[in-house]
Amino acid sequence: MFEYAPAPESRDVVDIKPSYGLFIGGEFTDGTGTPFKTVNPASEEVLSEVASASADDVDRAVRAAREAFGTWSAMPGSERAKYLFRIARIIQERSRELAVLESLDNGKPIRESRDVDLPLVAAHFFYYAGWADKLSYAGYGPSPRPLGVAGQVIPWNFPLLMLAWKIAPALACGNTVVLKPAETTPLTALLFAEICRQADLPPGVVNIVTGAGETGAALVNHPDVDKVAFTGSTEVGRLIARSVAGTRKKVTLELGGKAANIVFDDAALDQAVEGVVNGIFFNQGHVCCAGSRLLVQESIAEELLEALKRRLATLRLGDPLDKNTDIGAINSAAQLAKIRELSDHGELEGAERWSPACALPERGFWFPPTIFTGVAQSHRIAREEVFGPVLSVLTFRTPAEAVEKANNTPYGLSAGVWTEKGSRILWMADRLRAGVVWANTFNRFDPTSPFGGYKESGYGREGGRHGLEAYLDV
Ligand code: TXE
Repeated sequence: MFEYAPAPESRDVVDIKPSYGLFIGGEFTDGTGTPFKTVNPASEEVLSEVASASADDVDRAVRAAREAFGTWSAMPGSERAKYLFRIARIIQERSRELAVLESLDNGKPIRESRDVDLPLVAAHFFYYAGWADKLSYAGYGPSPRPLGVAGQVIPWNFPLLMLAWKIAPALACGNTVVLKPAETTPLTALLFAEICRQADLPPGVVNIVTGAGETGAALVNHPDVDKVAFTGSTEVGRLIARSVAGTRKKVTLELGGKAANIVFDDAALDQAVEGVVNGIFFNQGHVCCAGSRLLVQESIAEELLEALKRRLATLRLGDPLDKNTDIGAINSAAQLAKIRELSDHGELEGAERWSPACALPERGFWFPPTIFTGVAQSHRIAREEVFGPVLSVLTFRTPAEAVEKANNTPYGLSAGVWTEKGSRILWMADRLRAGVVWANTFNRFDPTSPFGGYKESGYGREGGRHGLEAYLDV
């Protein structure tokens, strides 16, 4: 690893309160569940104590959202747009504060929260603000209707960005929202609640209920919720699908992935190396669409691996608030245990493990960037979502074999293709069973593009015009 001069972002830009309540009907209020602590995963320091919403609290939040629905949905789209534009602008103004808080609570490098997450969060609010007054011209008929109260449950890997993906389209269409952030990363959602107040958003349009899985279950199962939107594990996604079956609720699920990043022998190698690194080590690999399986054409496998290892040796792991950091902390002890278990199992199954020389900080949750070679398709590290900085390398000879291996997974969220041949990109994209196929890039997001999975990666699309359809009756 490199020697370098630390360049820490100041944590003083954010004022973390010792405790936080729930945000219901435009007010911060106590929860009746047992409060929980949220920690900085890079130091294990307690950041704050956060209220936990019981089923009664969730009921209060849903009632507040229902009460606000009448006025909010009847408001002209151009008026709703003004609120969304205002929120987007405040997010931009307060983006340094939001980025620092996101890195503290989540463990992700400040460079990513500052340069990727926050700009995308603002972009989603701007984009859907632009739709709010154009819904009647979007081909949905003269008066597309909002669904009502949306119950939204989000994960910890992109706390604010997942909030934006969920809240911006819901509000643009005239729905009101009760959102539950993940229990390890509640803080930026609560700062967002403050932003809603700053934007004078009418009380009850956005409600934030913090808590663990039980709070999420109470929200999803609440009889007065019209629409459920979930991003998280396939396991919980299944539970949710089961629990809403037979109700009037509409549901979208964005679940796990095991994406193939496919490199052909004619690819621009330096670019492909960067793409593979970004594909799996961005956000510590806590990415549902992470390129966790590298499929490399046999003739260039050795060369690519050497280049990849050289590049990994230059990555800097450490303090998420240091602007030089490439790899931050693993979000939680539980996630670290899962990554360790799957990696150890990879060795047991006979794959070969490699990491660059890399000193891990003593406190906090850390895992070095790791590559497995000699991986068979049957190995668990080739089949299960690790959700960490762990890359499994497999090889192929022909495009047909690449397609077959890429599709040999229960998931279908994303894939990447690296080749200089345009016709091959199209040929591959037609055959890959994945909601997103990137060509000569990876992990590129844009609010104008729909995102979502095939197979066990879930159903429904978020983003773009398609993202509106999840929140409208047309
Ligand atoms: O997910 P959970 P976890 C995958 C990834 C990771 C694994 C476990 O492989 O290692 O899931 O992560 C709420 N009803 N992904 O345990 O439990 C929970 O409180 C309603 C991929 O953190 O699914 C949190 O807010 N809600 C993924 C949210 O669901 C419930 C992102 C996600 O937590 C609930 C995260 C219930 N019964 C993990 N139980 C992706 N697709 O990006 C829990 N929750």
